[in-house]
Amino acid sequence: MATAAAHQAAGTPAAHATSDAIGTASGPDSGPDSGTAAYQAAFDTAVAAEERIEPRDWMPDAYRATLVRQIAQHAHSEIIGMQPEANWITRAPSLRRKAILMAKVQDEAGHGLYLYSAAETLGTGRDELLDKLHSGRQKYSSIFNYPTLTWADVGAIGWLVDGAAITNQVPLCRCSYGPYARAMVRICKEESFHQRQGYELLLALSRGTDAQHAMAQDAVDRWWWPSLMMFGPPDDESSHSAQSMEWKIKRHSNDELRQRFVDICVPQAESLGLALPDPDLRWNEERGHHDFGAIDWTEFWEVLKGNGPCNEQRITQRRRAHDEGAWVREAAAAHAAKHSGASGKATA
Ligand code: BYC
Repeated sequence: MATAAAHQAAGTPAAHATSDAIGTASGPDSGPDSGTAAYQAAFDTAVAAEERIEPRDWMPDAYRATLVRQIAQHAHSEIIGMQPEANWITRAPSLRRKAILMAKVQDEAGHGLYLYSAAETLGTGRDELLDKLHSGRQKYSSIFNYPTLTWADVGAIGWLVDGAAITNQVPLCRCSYGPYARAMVRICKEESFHQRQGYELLLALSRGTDAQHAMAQDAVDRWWWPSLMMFGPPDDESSHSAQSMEWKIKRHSNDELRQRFVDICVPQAESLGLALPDPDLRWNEERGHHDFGAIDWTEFWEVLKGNGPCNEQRITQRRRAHDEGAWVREAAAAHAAKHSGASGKATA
């Protein structure tokens, strides 16, 4: 059940939640009529009319479960995604670069918080989701299982990984579920800064010494293919796409977004003076898009199974951070309890 706090955290006006076209009086998923054809029809009509579904609206159980799965995976990606870049904070080559990188990594933590709050509006607590992440029952993006070997990797992550994330996430600002869509608006604005800092960093390296140029090229060579995998499996192997698009959670298929990303990156790589590591990459006049080479889907599925270069390291580090932060959560809870007790007395 979504709490008032969760509504607030996700920016969901409580008034809307009870006054929309398909509002229920009884809450998100309860009530004797839940799941009836009338509710289903009202839900379908609202989705077709591009109305937002809000936390207290009736929704099919499978819609709720799909959102929790996707939002949780997204939230986990944001907080696990802090690790590869944080690896370079102490070794950033200047104070300016260090300050920028610290701010970026902090932003990713904030994105995780918006998204966990959005998941809470669906009745799923943060503790439960973190537990599923730590025990391997929920996924995070495949991209964060690759190592950051040089400083140029920070640039490649900004340009390619944040670039792929924006391509995927801008359409999610129109997701049918209100709290997720609203969280995405803010996240996309911040990701856009991240992408530009990565591009600017790579440009500086590309125009630097021969060794710096080579380091930038090496980073792009290693991050290009994993970035294309971020969009998920090809459409004919994507188990969730068709239903998610029907529900207007996803607005485009995995392959459509991947193609869009390739088309955006080609001229940007030219401006950077860096090559994309794909001999089959070329403009196709007939299609009006770039053709590109075959993606190694065996590698993708292996990474998803836990066999990527850094899966073990990432999850071990995440569990350690969670355990070491236990005292902070306890202190915050004790402070909140004390504070609510004090205000309760004052009111009395
Ligand atoms: N990695 O049916 P499909 C970021 C799974 S990070 C891992 O196509 P769907 C950032 C998929 O979950 C970017 N798993 O799934 C942070 C499913 O398995 P389950 C995070 C993947 O959901 C810090 C199975 O494969 N962004 O922004 O329709 C620094 C079949 O796939 C991946 C998001 O999460 C993958 N790459 O489509 C910088 C965006 N791809 O769940 C940047 C929100 C697929 O049945 N998420 N799988 O066990 C989405 O848009 C969609 O969930 C996806 C996948 C396009 C990723």
